[in-house]
Amino acid sequence: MRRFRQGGAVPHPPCYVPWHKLAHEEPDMTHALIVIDVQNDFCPGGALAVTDGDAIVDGINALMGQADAVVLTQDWHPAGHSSFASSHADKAPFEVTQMPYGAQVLWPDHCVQGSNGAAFHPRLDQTRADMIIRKGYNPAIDSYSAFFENDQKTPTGLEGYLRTRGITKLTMVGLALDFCVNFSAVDAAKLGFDVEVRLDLCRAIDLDGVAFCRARGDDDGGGYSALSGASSTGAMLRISSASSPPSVASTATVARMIPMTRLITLAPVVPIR
Ligand code: VGL
Ligand code: ZN
Repeated sequence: MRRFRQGGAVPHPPCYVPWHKLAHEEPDMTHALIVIDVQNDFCPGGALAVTDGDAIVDGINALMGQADAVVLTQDWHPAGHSSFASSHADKAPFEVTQMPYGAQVLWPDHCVQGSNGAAFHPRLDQTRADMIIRKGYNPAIDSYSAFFENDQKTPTGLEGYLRTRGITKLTMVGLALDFCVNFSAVDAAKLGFDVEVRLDLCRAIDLDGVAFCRARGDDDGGGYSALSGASSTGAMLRISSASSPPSVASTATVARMIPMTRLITLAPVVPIR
């Protein structure tokens, strides 16, 4: 709660002007770097290795100094997690199963809590992290997005952290572009953050996009192959989420546009949750 000096007249600002803009009392901390899942299991030699996953680490470290806040996410599954193929009879890695919350790709065992595979890549500069957020620890629900578990309802708490820090702009980097980065970027835009995905500082699991589209319950497989081209050009992808006038875009629509477009500014997206 903001306090005012006793006795002084308190000017009443128009309600649409944020107090901190008038009073200059709060630092201009608006830009966070969100580093998604730069963990050993997603790097070469890991259980769910992404090609060249480790090639982005130095570039990510270099970006940290430019952000007002740095958040690292960490995929953090209990052994026997329901997203592991090994937890399902007759299922192999990369097959899809139905969960109560929808389609779920089944993965090799990866990022098991406390294991070396779940640790951050040794070169990732953890000392700069303001916050580390873990996800996927509920045995029954996978969590690709840094904001919501795969039931698309259970929050991780990251939104509250960013909002209470006054952060409005996010730069996203990390692994894997087609899963956790993608779902995080789409959720962030729906929540009203301005999102920039640095495609040159991401790497994808599945460059054909088949598993991705299945994970979305959208088996057309179309469009996703554009990802590899976009990624290798070092292009920036921007999702602008100014809040008015509102329009509605479905998750699938937004997701499909991400890989297909090197630099996009979407029409405003309103939360549909
Ligand atoms: C991820 C699959 C399973 C990711 C995490 O970080 O993109 N992908 N768990
Ligand atoms: Zn995982």
